[in-house]
Amino acid sequence: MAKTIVITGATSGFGRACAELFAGAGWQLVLCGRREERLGQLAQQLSGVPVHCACFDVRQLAEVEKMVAALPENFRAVDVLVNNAGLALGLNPAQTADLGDWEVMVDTNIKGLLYMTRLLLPGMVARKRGHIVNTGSIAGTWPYPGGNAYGATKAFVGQFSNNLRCDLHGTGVRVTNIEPGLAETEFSVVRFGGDKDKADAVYAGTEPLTAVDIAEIVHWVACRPAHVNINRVEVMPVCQSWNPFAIDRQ
Ligand code: NDP
Ligand code: 8X3
Repeated sequence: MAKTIVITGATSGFGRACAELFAGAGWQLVLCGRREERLGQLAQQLSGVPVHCACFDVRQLAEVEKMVAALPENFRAVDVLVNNAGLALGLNPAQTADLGDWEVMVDTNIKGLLYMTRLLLPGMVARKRGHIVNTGSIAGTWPYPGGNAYGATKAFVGQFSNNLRCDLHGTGVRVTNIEPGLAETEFSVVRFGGDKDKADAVYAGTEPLTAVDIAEIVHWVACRPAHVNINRVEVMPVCQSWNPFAIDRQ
């Protein structure tokens, strides 16, 4: 029987690339996102495998509960949950950042991921198999100016992933945190409130990671033998590395 993968944030970027790659490998898909039209188009495109579309907002616990309760019988035994829905909003320093933006990032990147995980984990534990693949970020480990709340949400994802592994010890359920660096998706367009020029400037003159690069990593970690747990994968494009510490000289 085909394996089942639930992908949040399947309407764009990494999530969409994961949907295409796993469909090509014969997995059946639960595609999640808020943009219903995009979900429908993607489902049509991937019609070679069973697809269930779930249109909801991961920030709303009641919607997540409804989605899980409404999973069709043949999609209930979830093998892999890719907690990918997420976003950054703004790049202002903390002292001028928009508090509302911080709330949206916390609600999506942290609370949405918690809701999905908590509701799908019991089934995985009962079946003694399953895999939670979280989408962290290099921003969860490495600080940068303006990364404030976004980076902190991804640090949460990293430590939650580690702690999940402890709780799941002996259950056979796996946990992986994938931590990408600069990758060209709709990420920067969202971060800059739809300003495409500003978003394009982020990638200008670089060869960033692509969504397919990340989907291939998700597929690789999911297809390791059952006794192998890839704890974390940090990945950057070759064009990206670190700067020296900033020193304020008087
Ligand atoms: P995109 O903006 O291309 O995709 C983000 C996805 O998240 C969309 O499908 C969007 O769907 C979904 N999403 C956002 N908010 C919600 C919500 N409240 N409820 C449900 N779905 C939501 O960005 P990426 O593919 O780049 O981002 C995917 C993940 O990767 C994010 O967690 C991001 O933080 C992380 N990441 C991105 C990096 C990059 O440089 N691109 C690097 C490191 C990590 P919809 O709007 O239809 O709901
Ligand atoms: C996305 C990568 O460096 O823009 O998580 O924060 S970065």
